[in-house]
Amino acid sequence: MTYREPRPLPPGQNLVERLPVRTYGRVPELSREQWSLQVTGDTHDGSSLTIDWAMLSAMTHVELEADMHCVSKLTAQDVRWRGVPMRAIVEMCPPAPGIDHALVYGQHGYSASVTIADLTSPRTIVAVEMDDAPLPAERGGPARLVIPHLYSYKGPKWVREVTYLAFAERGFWEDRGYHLHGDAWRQERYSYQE
Ligand SMILES: Nc1nc2c(c(=O)[nH]1)N[C@H]1C(S)=C(S)[C@@H](COP(=O)(O)O)O[C@H]1N2
Ligand SMILES: [Mo]
Repeated sequence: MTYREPRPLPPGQNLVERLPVRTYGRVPELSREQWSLQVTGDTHDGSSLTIDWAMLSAMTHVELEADMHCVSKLTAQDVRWRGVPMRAIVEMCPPAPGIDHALVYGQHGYSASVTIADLTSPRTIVAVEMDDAPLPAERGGPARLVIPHLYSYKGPKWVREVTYLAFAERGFWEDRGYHLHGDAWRQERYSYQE
């Protein structure tokens, strides 16, 4: 057992050991064989890219220790993730020049609005493991997006598609009163703050 000095939480957040599972709607049954991630929209040459499980598994994986901040004010610290940096996927199929936004979709229509800058931040990963175990279905397995500095609604579970866009388009929670950017450290919680 290692005891650590408490570290600060983003403003307004309360510490919990692990976040309760938060899913709007039902948990999809999605095998690794059925899973793929598509990169579409305003890509550099108009083509799209499909990454299947075998391709993802062949990419370089990284370990990430990161906190998880739910916009409903719970934070879990030091979640151990393993996965593929989103930056490496974006480099395989980059956006066209001047394209700064994306919508990231999960299975069954969930989506989150993110900037290309946040998508390609060094700590943004497509996670396939959580706390040293394959990502359980209810946590987004086979794969989910993790962007540690943003509230966790920016990380679709069962991530399936990244669509590049010229303008910010609101996703699932941004459309229901939550912030378009969602930086937890700046407490960008609600759309009226934009
Ligand atoms: N597909 C999908 N992804 C999602 C959600 C969801 O409802 N559907 N909820 C988001 C929210 S609001 C949070 S806080 C985290 C919760 O992750 P957890 O269920 O692993 O705690 O997932 C995010 N990703
Ligand atoms: Mo959340």
